[in-house]
Amino acid sequence: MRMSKLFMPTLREVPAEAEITSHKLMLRAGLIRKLAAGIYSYLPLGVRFLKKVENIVREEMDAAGAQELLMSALLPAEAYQASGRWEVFGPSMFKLKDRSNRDFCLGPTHEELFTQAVINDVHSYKEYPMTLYQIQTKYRDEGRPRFGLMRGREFVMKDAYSFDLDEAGLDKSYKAMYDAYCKIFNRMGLDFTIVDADSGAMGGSGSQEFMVKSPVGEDGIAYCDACGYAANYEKAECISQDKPQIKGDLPMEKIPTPNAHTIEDLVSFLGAEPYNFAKTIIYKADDKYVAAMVRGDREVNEVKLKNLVGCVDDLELAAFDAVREITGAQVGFAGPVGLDIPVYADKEVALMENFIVGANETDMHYKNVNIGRDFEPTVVADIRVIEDGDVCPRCGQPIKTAQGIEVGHIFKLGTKYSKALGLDYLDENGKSQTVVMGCYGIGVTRCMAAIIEQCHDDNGIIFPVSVAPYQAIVIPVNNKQEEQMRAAEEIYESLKAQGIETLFDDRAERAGVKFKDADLIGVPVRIVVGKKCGEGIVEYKERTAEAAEEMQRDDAVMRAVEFINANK
Ligand code: 9G3
Repeated sequence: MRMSKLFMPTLREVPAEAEITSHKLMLRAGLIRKLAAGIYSYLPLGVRFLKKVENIVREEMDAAGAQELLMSALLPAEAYQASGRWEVFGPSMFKLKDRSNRDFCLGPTHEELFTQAVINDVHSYKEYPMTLYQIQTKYRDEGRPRFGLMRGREFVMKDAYSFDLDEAGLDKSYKAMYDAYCKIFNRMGLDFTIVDADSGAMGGSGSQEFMVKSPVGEDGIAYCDACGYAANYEKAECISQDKPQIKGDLPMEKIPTPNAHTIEDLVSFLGAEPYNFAKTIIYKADDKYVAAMVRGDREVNEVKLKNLVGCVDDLELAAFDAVREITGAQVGFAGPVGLDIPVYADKEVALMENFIVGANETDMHYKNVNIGRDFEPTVVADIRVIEDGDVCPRCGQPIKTAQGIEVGHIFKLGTKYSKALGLDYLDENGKSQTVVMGCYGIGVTRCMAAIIEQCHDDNGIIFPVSVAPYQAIVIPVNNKQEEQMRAAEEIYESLKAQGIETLFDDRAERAGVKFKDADLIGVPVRIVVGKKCGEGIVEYKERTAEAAEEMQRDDAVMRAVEFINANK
């Protein structure tokens, strides 16, 4: 492709709203342009990149025996009403009406649609197992779309659904998807970690997330280098240092703590350490209120709490007036003593003695509080967020934490959707059984952002060959030099003749600008034709190489073809 013709509007500066590297570089390199919050247009280099990523997904899904469908993105409400999810997703679901005022939505996920497709047209148990997938645009009205393609309101997802006769069958389908995902992310050049995850609203017996470690990742990961344990923050089990419970026996005492709303206020006011306090946080779980207690220097893990409480819809912090109503005090003075809502205490709190809690009275706290004597938790369980310094729940070695970008998530769904929608089969004995399902997602456009987050330097994107919009670029240093232009043309033609997707920078730009743009758009291999082309000498440089090498032009072409073919 001649760059004098290429629609590639590069930018030197980007809008301030582009906070992370991948978002900045995709705008600067002319891959995408923002249409509205969380909604992007893909320009030629962006489309080529997207198609490369999609095709890796497609090839590996097909190789794993999955079959590609393409479902509508414009869905009638009935599709989600049978499973009860039409209401569940609230404002996140883009809803609209047709001219007859019928309810529709833009599809955020397709469990119901795929299940219905099987109900309609699969009639014998002999047709199972079956895994169906699509690569399709999804719509979710995210409250905070940000980071470019990382969290959009319109994005490309590969979503797959497996249908099996029983759990054993699901285990096999799940493993086939797990292995396919490993191949997919390896081929994309992504360095990923697989973590145990919570299944959340999806139900089912478990799920795993494919995480790309990155400081801009929105998810927390806890992992152990010693034994390989890895879980996301929501799931990671916390081990409390099991020091023996020393029965504290100092008398409980109410102490004035004027305006001490936070642990920091209390620490500075009372001079005690954060771990001498227990926080009591009031939550609204569905339509009831519960109190969660963790040590002063810990955080409540709201997913663990939600699962423990068995909350179906929302778990959220109780509103200020509800806290005042329940505790009789301003926020910041809640405590377990005399509280008449269920108290869920973290295991660590059960090991504390003579500690400080809110007194359920504004500007007052209790000190020397002890479990058993002064209050009895309803439940004692692991409800805190894991932290650096915690130990691995499997082997006891120190656990590490990191931020991750979730690029894939696979679920063993079980019969949640098949039961809700009535997907059954008659087994060989004519007995009706419910189909067992799994579902498997990959954020295709999110992978594009994750790849750039992991593959860039100060000069721009470093595309892995497997997903590069163009694989090689030929740059004549001086367009006015007929000899250079001719030699560059010949190199360009011979690379294309050997199947290399090649750019020819024929723009009337200074060489420096051409080199900068080649680096910015991350072309894996560059061949520069300059003064020495009369001697048949050109410069060969891989994007990841420190320096360029001079060599005969035929050698440069051969090196480029070998490098591309070895890495695509
Ligand atoms: C919605 C909206 C947002 C959603 C969902 C539905 C997340 C929703 C979970 C999944 C689970 C799996 C198939 C591929 C793998 C992931 N956010 N989820 O279901 F209506 Cl607005 O999408 N779906």
